[in-house]
Amino acid sequence: EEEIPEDHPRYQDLLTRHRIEEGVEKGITHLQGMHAEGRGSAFDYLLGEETIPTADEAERAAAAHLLLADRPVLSINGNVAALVPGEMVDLAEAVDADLEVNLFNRTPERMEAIADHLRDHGAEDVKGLEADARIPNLDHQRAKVDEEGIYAADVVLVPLEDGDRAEALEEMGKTEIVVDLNPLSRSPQVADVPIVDNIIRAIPNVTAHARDLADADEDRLWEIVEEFDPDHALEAAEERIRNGL
Ligand code: PTJ
Repeated sequence: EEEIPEDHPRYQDLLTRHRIEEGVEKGITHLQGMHAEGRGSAFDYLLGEETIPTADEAERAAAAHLLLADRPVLSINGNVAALVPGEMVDLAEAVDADLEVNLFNRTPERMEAIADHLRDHGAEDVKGLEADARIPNLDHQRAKVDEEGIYAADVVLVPLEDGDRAEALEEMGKTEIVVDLNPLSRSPQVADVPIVDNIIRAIPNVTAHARDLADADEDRLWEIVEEFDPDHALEAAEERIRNGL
């Protein structure tokens, strides 16, 4: 395995790319995931490769939503599994959420490989394999979800999600939290909470906020949720990118 020196100016980016390559080799990540990573990396470069203040606010609002939820679910695809498997397990524990494997390019082999990978990182129950319910208004393969998971969820965290699916979940009336480095893509635009940040930084920070808010009362959590303005967060991210150019 190739070593990346930690003092390399592009250390994080190279590490990320390396994890995606490994994910592809292990049968976890789809080849398209490499293209997705390349796009994300370009946006991250323009954002300064840091969590901007409005992303931190979004991460705090996401934590509040997840803590308030009756049935929170964290969705996992091939990129998420390669980049932040242990971090997703930690977040699920911190907010008492379920983990559900939900793939855009669904194959039984990749579903199993990802579920195993999550179990290797400490997940106890991994949903998604039953696929006994469908998201309305999506084609068959892409609509598959677990009845007791995403289908019944009130709050869903869908990182790096496809626009059609993000829209269909929103139409089901779910509170949707999206992580996506591109503020112009449809998924963050339809989300209740768009987190424009690298998933590598975003997930641990949502968990940190959730731990910080663990003893907060419901009124305080609702206040945080209501103070958050998704349009402002998207505009601030776009402005940062324009300035970055
Ligand atoms: O594993 P599957 O089959 O479910 O497929 C997953 C991918 C990501 C390949 C699939 O959903 C896809 O093709 O997604 P898109 O349409 O390329 O969208 C991915 C979005 O995530 C893009 O807007 C990227 O900018 C963004 N993105 C990529 N890497 C990161 C990211 N956002 C946050 N953190 C990243 N590390």
